Amino acid sequence: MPDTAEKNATGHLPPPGAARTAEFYRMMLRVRLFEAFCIDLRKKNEVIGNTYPSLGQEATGVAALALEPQDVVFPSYRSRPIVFGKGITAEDHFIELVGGRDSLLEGREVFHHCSWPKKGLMPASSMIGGWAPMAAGYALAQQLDGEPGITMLCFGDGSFGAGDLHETLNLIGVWKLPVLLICENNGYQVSAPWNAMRVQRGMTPYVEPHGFECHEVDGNDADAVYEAALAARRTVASGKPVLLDCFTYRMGGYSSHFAEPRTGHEAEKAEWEKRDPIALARKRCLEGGMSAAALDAIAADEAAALPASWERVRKAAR
Ligand SMILES: Cc1ncc(C[n+]2csc(CCOP(=O)(O)OP(=O)(O)O)c2C)c(N)n1
Ligand SMILES: [Mg+2]
Repeated sequence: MPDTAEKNATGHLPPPGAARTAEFYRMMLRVRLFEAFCIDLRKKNEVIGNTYPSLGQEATGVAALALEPQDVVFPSYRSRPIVFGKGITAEDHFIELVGGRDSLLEGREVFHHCSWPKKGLMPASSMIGGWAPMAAGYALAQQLDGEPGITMLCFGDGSFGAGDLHETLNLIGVWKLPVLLICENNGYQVSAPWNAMRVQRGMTPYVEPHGFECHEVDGNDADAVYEAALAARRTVASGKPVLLDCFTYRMGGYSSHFAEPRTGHEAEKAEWEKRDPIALARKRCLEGGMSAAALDAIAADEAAALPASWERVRKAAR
């Protein structure tokens, strides 16, 4: 078993154990606090960009920590955790929100239209599944150029009705493109439950025949996601595309401007709240010997960093 401490994009993750889980805890908290902060900014009319919160799905983002710096990511519109995992910061996002220096979108837009290509983060699209062919094209270029990098392609399970996605999966399989497919499988397409959209909840029966190695992952368990992504990246780099089907649950609404009604959502949500990925990581850290005070300090650091960063960006943009 290779040492995971040597194999990650950020290059500074501790080996498996409480200290490493604490890094996942920090990253997940950062995403949750950031999205709540942005929703609040929108409510106060300080920005015009809406947020599509990933509340409850934060552990999926840990998959991006298993990438190498040369790898690229095509996120879904709800992949904020993956985006943070790839190293895009709250400050990078704030600059886009206010149209600050070097902003590509000049403050007019939603985050999933933003991209940070120099950091390997490509744009998603409002047309669900629309970013899949772009990702396959990028992976084809990596393959033709003999580059060592891979492409991570993320999609929500409700995007599975998009024809673009199916055509792309076929090509990835036939051409053995270096693609790591991440499904944010929260069982919903906006407000429609999975069984109104497809016959099987899991993606394996659909994706495996295209030539992918497929794994179901507990998408609320950051350690499980990380280990699966690390192994998956190696398989992709060796020439076989992989799907990680991350089972999770969106505990929040569709977006900062639209809270869709979901039948039976409250009872279901209460069940999933017991498996909140951030609470799970915290519990694991405590069991691993970390103190509650140390974990509270991480949370306090993250909470303090956001308003400070927002103020810096806002002042610079004036
Ligand atoms: C091509 C296209 N068809 C329909 C829509 C409308 N739409 C927006 S989000 C969405 C569902 C996406 O489901 P999923 O990716 O699972 O996201 P979740 O609701 O779980 O966050 C749909 C159908 C769209 N944006 N693009
Ligand atoms: Mg979904």
